[in-house]
Amino acid sequence: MKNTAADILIDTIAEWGVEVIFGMPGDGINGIMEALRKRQDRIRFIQVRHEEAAAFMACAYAKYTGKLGVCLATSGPGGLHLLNGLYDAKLEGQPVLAITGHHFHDLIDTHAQQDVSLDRVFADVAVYNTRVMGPSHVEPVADLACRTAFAYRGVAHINFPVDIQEHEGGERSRRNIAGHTSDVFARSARMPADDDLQRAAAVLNAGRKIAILVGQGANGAVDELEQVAERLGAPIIKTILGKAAIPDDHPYTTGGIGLLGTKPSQEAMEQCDTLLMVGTSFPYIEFLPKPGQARAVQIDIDAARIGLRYPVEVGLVSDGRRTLRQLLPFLIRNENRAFLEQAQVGMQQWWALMEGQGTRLDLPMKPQVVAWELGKRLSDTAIVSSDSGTITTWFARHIRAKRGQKFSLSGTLASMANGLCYAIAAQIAFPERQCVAFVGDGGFSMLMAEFATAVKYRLPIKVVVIKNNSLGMIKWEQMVFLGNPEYGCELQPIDFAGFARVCGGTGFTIEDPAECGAILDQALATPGPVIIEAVVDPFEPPMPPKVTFDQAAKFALSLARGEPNRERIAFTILADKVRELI
Ligand SMILES: Cc1ncc(C[n+]2csc(CCOP(=O)(O)OP(=O)(O)O)c2C)c(N)n1
Ligand SMILES: [Mg+2]
Repeated sequence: MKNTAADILIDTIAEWGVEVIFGMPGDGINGIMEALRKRQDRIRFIQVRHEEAAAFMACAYAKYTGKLGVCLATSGPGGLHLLNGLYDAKLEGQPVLAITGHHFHDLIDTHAQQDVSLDRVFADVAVYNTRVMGPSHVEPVADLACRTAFAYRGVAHINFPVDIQEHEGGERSRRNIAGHTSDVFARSARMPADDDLQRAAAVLNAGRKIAILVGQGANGAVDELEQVAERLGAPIIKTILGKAAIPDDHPYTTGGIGLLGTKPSQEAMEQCDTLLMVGTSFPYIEFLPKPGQARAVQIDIDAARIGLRYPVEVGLVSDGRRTLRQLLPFLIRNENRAFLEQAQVGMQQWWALMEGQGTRLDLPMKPQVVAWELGKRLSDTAIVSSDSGTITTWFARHIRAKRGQKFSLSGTLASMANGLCYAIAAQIAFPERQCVAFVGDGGFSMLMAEFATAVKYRLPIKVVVIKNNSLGMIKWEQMVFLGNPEYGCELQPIDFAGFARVCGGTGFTIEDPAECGAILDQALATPGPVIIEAVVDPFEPPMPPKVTFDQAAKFALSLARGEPNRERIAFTILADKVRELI
């Protein structure tokens, strides 16, 4: 039997090391599905319930493994559903290949059914974007799509008319001579120039109060970061995507930054005279030192990102780990340890505050308690995925990262609904590791049918749903940033533990903080997919590390302007403040 064009596609991407494809069948990709059916031993097809989930999974698979993430969707609506997850990959710089179908090639643009020009739709999201014109077109474009996704760390898209998928053979055009393309992946080993390293070291060696800000590009460089921080006497401040870069109990880190960060991180940023940025494009520039306050050096794999957020003096273009290693021999020990010591004292107080919040026994249960208790119990190699909402704050602050764990979420797109999908992808990639999702009820309910996917593939993921029956984050934003009473934020409650059971998984409910630890122990030890529904206080605010006068004033205004829950909110906040003070 001859190879079809779809066979060629799947064989070609298999050569690129693709082992898993996330997607949903449809009549626009039946030829591709048949090629996958025939190659089940080489490539695993994971069937999702919504194509957006497939794209999130492909993104997370790339994030957690460094391999190419692949998703597949049918023509028209299937492809359109992929978009949000693909933007997640684009914004986070992850190599993802999206394969979509189109209907019969000679009916394109004739008002036929599902006649959506997905290649045009994907023009903005993709770094490589093409439509297959015939069987002999497949191999060259598939090679180039994979190579481009890796090389430019983005989304490559192949749109494939359904009839061409089934074509066998096919004449090559005169100029498309066989054997002229390759599936060799050439990695870039870009090195910073020696004189740039020396200039960078000169800036850093002249500093007294040096801070290091790390992002996603510093993950995997824990030893190097430790050595550089030790040499420079510098606290390491972590953006949320850099949470795994250094363990939270490390004496050199002040944890997160920004609205969901820590007070010592913010103080280090406010006071430092020198800043070393490693693999980060952290967007909230108001949390960075003021321009002119600090001399700065930036390490980034992407030359175009140097100086994007801060007027740095030197940029080093390479990956974080390699550059830190190369920089180290040029660095002189900073004998001014007071800045670091001040950060360390600040962190002792911060952790006491976090522990206080994480061990409270009031009812309704505080969400911080769930994060705190979960963090204590996670295995040393756990992979923890989160979502967007107030839960991101608890995830960032109260789950203490240990060495060897991985953490991620939709950091730059800041989408909801990714958390469950990320956990599924993590478990597919690492069947032996503990894979946990820490999500809100709003984000989870957007794509909760994917829990059935976890059941179908027997993935023992553990999903902690923080149930506050509200789009909590937006409620607080309306009040604190705008001074408006909350509107449109309440959620119809769902019995998530019951949902887990009807899907064929296991469900637990935690309501009493005194039982939180014991129930989590039981849930984490339960085989198979599990949902742990944690019913929490909807009035617990995600307080910024330091409240500004403007925020407090706006907040007071929202209460005065008729915030429906003002009494409960005022009480909760006041009680929290009093606790912080005593
Ligand atoms: C797809 C998408 N829609 C809307 C938003 C805006 N948004 C950000 S956080 C949030 C609320 C999240 O609610 P939930 O998941 O329940 O978490 P909580 O804030 O209650 O902890 C919303 C609506 C978003 N980030 N992404
Ligand atoms: Mg919620």
